[in-house]
Amino acid sequence: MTVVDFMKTDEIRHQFSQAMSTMYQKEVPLYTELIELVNEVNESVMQQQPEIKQQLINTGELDRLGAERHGAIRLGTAEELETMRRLFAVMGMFPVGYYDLTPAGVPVHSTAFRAVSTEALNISPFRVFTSLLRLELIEDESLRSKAKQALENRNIFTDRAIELIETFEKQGGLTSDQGEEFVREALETFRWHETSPISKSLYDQLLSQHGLIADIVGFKGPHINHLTPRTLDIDSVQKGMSQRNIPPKDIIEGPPRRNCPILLRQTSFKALEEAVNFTRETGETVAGTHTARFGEIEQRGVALTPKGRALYDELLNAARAKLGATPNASNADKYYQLLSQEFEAFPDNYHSLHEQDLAYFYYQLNEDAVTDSVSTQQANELVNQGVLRIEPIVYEDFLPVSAAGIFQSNLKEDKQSSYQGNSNQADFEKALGRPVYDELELYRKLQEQSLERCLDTLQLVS
Ligand code: OOG
Ligand code: NI
Repeated sequence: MTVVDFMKTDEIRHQFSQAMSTMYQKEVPLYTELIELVNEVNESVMQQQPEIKQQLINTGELDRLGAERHGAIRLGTAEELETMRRLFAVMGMFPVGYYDLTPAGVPVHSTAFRAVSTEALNISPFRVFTSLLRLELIEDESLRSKAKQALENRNIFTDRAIELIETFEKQGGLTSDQGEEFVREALETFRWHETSPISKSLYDQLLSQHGLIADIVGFKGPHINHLTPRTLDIDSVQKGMSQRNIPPKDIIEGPPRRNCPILLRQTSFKALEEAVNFTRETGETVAGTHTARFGEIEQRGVALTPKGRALYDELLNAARAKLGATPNASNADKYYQLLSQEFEAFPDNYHSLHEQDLAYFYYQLNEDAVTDSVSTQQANELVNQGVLRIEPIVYEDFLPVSAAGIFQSNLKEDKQSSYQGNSNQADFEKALGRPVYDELELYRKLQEQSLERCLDTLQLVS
């Protein structure tokens, strides 16, 4: 068997994300309604602004405009996280970034599994925001040990999925048949279970600690808790949700609406209350409900440098401090107003974002530039001289404050507290079995490599 016979990991990821979408739409029909709304809004944006449609055609993005950008799962143990890392590797997805959600009162820390290269992201941008429960944050010792026991009793992967992961690791790839079988087997891990293996009383105790603990410990597996398509106009979708009786989250997370979008804006519909059967020790079941699953949308902009990110954090915190409360339905307008005011300090054109080293860009040679008199290697000067042009590098990752907002709005009780536990990337990476990629380093390298390519070409022609 030679390498060329293997199914491309990007293709496995693409098929997997499609299979996941089909499954989730069946499980959560309201999500299909959200997709319909998103498609309508995207169509109307493209009709009103044909230049946006043309840009999507030029970059080859139009075909996959409707494909999901991400989903999310929550895991219970270090072993689950490590095996999940191996499972995602089969699909060309690697852990990028570390997010500590404990300061926002969510007892997990997380990473995002995603493709790393630009080419692979273009084939399928599907990512999975993956959180690991920090069981040590349950203070009640007896409850903690019951939760631990429940997690030890479960096996979230099918035997065949594990065999195929091993085959992939040994062979260095999967054949088409194996790849397709892998997609079916891997999907099982993310499926919803109507029956909870724990008792209603244990579930209630866990719920009183935190909704997330109940969501993780109370189920046989890490059901996909949302999927997220891309929209070309998040503000319109947010408005459209109310009109269609899709209950929206109170506010859109992230930066305000701008001419040059930065980072990531997100919103969702509120999680549904769903029927669940809990299990008695005697084996009978008891009816109850659980609230965890929802649909989300996202709109992405340019990736920020550490300097740009520091400015983003500062302005976001300032707006929140002036609001003096957690943004919610009753103060949403005031919040958006404060956010827009604060973000006036964030340059809103690509030229300034580049010149001030606030955002990352690809450099490209201007075909018609006069290149025989180039005397500098300085990117800023070359851009000003018209030798190079810049194209924004899209932010492919997540934002902890936004993620916390998404978590909070989808828990039954919107408790806002904060855990004292230290941020612990080292522990997370130990559980994962390898370090996470540093997302800023990935963007910096993309920018640097694009500059080097341009400079190489310039040297050849000068
Ligand atoms: C994950 C919430 C975070 C996002 O898009 O920021 C997230 C979860 O609810 O499990 O998905
Ligand atoms: Ni999400």
